[in-house]
Amino acid sequence: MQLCRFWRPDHGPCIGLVRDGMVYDLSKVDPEHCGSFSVLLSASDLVERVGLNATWVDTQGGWRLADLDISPDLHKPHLLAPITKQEVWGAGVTYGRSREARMEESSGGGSFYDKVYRAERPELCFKAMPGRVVGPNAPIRVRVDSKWTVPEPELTLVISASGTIVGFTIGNDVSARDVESENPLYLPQAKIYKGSCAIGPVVTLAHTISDPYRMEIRLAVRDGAGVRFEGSTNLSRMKRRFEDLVSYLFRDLDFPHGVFLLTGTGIVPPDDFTLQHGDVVEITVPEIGTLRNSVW
Ligand code: DO4
Ligand code: MG
Repeated sequence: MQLCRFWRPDHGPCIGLVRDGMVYDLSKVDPEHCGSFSVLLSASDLVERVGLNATWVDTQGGWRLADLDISPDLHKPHLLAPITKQEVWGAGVTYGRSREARMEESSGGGSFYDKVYRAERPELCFKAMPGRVVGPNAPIRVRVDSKWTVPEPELTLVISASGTIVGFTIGNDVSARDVESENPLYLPQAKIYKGSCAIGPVVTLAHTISDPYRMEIRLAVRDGAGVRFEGSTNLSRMKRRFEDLVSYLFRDLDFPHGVFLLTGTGIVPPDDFTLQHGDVVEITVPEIGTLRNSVW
């Protein structure tokens, strides 16, 4: 079972129930209990609420998911980032590939990456306020002072206010590697800027995925001439367990509207690759879908 957030020109933002490639307006059936992601994620019974109301959605009046997966246009129904009031955090160096790439690129601080990869406490960084998150088909960016920027395709946990992982979506932790590699203390500038975080296209409810550590993540970057980079990894290569990341995130922090956690990248393009204006980045997790963003 999947949920999405989408724009209806006649109603504004709505919560959609995705079933068999169709999207039905769940928020219309029960606005009080399913009206927004913050209502759903602050409740302890999201699965029951969705399940109960799923019976009542207007199956005559749905939209094809494929028809909503278009560039944002106020006059047309389209997908929005599936987030409302939640902060976005990111875990780092959770795959051996990320540790190696960062140790190589870092001038002087390389051993920190090895230490954090091995340590019990994970690296967790703030990534974005919800209002800065870019949804499906909206543009991501290269920051003005970066000449080496990469997409970081990351499985993203959708976590309720009580700390339960209720769903999975896809996140792109777009990062300026040149800024980060100059000095690890520049990490917030490498990671947090306009258009540096994309999330979507939908949320797959956690209880519908039997083994999330078997999911595959694929990345493709295309320009007008074809594929410029592609790669893939599997969640089985991730060093950390989701529950450990969540328990550190909730240690002495609360998230009354729930929170999104990007779980780190295991795909790192070669050092001569940088995102450029006109590229299209596609991140696919078969159990979730494809998050597609152009580069501005
Ligand atoms: O340590 C820097 C950030 C790491 C990161 O974003 C990742 O591994 O995905
Ligand atoms: Mg990352």
